[in-house]
Amino acid sequence: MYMNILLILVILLTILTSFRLMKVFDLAAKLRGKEPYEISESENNMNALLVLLSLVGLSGMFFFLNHKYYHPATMLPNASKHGIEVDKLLHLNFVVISIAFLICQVFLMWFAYKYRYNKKRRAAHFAHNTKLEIVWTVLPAIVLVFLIGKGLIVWNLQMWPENDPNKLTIEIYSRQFDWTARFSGEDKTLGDANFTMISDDNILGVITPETIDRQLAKCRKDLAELDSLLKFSFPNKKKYGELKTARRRKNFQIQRVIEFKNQVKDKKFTTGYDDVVLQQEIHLPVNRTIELQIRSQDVLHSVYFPHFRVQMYSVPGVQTRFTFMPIVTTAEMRDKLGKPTFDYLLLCNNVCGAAHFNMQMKIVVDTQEDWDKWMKGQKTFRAGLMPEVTVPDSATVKADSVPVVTMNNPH
Ligand SMILES: [Cu+2]
Repeated sequence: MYMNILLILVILLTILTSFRLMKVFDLAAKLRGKEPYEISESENNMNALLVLLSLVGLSGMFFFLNHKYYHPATMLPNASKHGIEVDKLLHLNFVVISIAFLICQVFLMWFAYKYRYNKKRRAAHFAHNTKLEIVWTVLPAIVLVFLIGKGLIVWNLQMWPENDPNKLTIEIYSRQFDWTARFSGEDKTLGDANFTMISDDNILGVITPETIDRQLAKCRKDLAELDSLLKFSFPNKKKYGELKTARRRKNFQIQRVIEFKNQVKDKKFTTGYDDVVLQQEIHLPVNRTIELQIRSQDVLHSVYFPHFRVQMYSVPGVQTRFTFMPIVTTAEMRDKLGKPTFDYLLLCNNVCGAAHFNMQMKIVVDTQEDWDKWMKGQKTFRAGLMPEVTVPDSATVKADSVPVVTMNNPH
């Protein structure tokens, strides 16, 4: 507090002193019989020289920083197939930008030096030069079209990849402040999901006959609680309004869940059974196409795998996608970097709230063999739903033969 007051005082005094000093300079100039704004030739030459010196200093800084921070050895190593193209594009952009930047700076500073004020020189005046305007419009346009065209080619290859029948589909689900991943399991299809089905033990809102019954029971219990609050808690006007809104929403949710229950007759909602839902850590097989289907529960997040050169917004209400292929396993990357503790990470790259910085998930890239082993050890969504029912092997359970088990509300 006192520190702040002191700081403000120092700033105010500095401003005041500079004003007084300027006044002193003005008076001194008047005494010497000059106008205060008159600048002598030696002052002019000095300023011009300083501009030239700053060109040397700034260019030196530019090359130094480039060497220190933009060097293939210090860049985050790439670990995905399309990342090679992305990195090439980045390098190309940097080369073009650097050349343009250096040319402009050299001319700017050199001209400021060369054409410094000189009493004997008269400035040439021309209002228009068509040739010059054509050159400085067409040249950058050609360079930009080339860069954007290159970028579009890489983008299109990335966003509309050839359909790979062997691809692995993974849902990445974001919420404040964690990631949830869902693997599509044996049937290679992710089960349907809806936000009205979200509950503590079903954070993705996966729809299966069991989760429908559970959700319905839970919603009806919540509704009964709201009703009793409305009747017996004598709420004030504001609270009453809030309870009414909550009741309306709960009713809407029940309607949606009932719709799903009715759909069960012709649509089994069993594709979700073999899905594997994971938090904290997931494994990916190397050299296989991975298709990410991205959803968000609350606000904008951004799926960011820096080593795979993957970044895509996670938008509430919209599904986004990204397809990529990891080409370096975690073990290989640890060897390459000489860091035995290295791990790939999934990060959030869109400031989404207080704990945004800590929103991450560990990614392990395995050989196909190791990955198969790891996947076998994971609990399916169905096994998580019904811990008391022993599921023989998710591979042998036919989707159609799964009995519809009605679960009671666990609460
Ligand atoms: Cu986030």
